[in-house]
Amino acid sequence: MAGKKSKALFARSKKILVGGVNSPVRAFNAVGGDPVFFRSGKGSRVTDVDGRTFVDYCGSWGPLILGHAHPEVLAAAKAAMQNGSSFGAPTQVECELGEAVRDALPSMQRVRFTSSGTEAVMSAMRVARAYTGRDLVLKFVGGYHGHVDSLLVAAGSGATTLGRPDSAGVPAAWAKTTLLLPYNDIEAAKKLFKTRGREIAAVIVEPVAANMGVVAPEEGFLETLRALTKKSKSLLIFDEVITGFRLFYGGAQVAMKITPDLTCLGKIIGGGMPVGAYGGRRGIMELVAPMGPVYQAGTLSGNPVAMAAGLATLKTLKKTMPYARMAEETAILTQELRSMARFRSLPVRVNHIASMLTVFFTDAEVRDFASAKTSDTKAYARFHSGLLEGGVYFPPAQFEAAMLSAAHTARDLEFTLDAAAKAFKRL
Ligand code: HOZ
Repeated sequence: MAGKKSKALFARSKKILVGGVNSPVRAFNAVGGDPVFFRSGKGSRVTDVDGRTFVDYCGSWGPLILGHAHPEVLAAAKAAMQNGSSFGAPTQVECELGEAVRDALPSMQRVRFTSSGTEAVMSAMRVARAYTGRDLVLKFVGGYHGHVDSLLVAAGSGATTLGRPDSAGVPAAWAKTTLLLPYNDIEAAKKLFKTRGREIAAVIVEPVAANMGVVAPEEGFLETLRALTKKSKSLLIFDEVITGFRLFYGGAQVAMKITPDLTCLGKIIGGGMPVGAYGGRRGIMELVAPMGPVYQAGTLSGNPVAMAAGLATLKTLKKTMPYARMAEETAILTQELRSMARFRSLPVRVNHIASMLTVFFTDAEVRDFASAKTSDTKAYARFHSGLLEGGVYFPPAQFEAAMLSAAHTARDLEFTLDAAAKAFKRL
């Protein structure tokens, strides 16, 4: 439950900010009650305005892989800020972060930084359409690629949470440029490409779906998409806004050995500051202005403070390589949550990969959006409230990924499992 001060702030915010928030899922509509307003964060913990502390599994929805207020990220951002917060002119740090991204994701031969993942996706699709001279883009039901107009069709994450997978305000003509298939459905993809492959500009896919909850790609799914797009001369766009530098140092594409034509990044590469990026083969990316006819720009694109925070994050990740440990901790958490649910005879599935997990309240194996939707979202809401009461902050919506950070400790895990045991008991 939100404390007294959070409640008062929410009431006040609702009088000025739409719904009291600046991004819908934060309003807690999916889990009920008022949202918790945060005052500060340090490592794996966040403190709310009422002075309560929580172990945080939201991590600002992904960027904070090193935890809150990491000293090296702070120092880099502070130093950059002292030199001037924005120039609207090139700076060295943009080049350095670009090189770090390319070194880790070699398919991104040329990179353009933006201020959000949404912008990156929107721009990558524009490039794909210009490159192929085609209009149609295939996405997967329950996939979420930011709030790009034409992709707010059968969209997961907040859109689904609010019961609006198809947003109002998207012209029907734009929605028609989006083709839809179920995630992990290899046969459906083959069938579609057989008839319409030559009309498709691009396929956009999260290599690990994280916005219908965590759903891993089944064997052959991404490989098939790669083969089909290659054959029909469409582009394959990997939306690695969540998976980039989350699963491994680099992207899912590196570990899975699949080279997309274009990649979208965000979250971790900004170290908690607003950053997105898109990039790919030089011959494709050089269509972007000033080299080519695809226009895309941004006053704060490549902002030096954000670039410095992102670069410090990548450098720290590279130096400390916390991935194996985070994956191990996530696996332990997953196993324990599963056995607790079994002990109480609760129908629970926990999907996990690397440092991400989602607890689904269903008997069904969750492998696509249809099966994710069988989850009892009311049970998730009760579980979420139970965790909150026990001092654990999980994403306030079912169709999201809980994230561990490198700052999470064995003690945090124990504390979390204790809270989870009580939350399951109450169910
Ligand atoms: N739907 C976003 C996460 N997948 C929420 C972002 C936010 O509210 O900050």
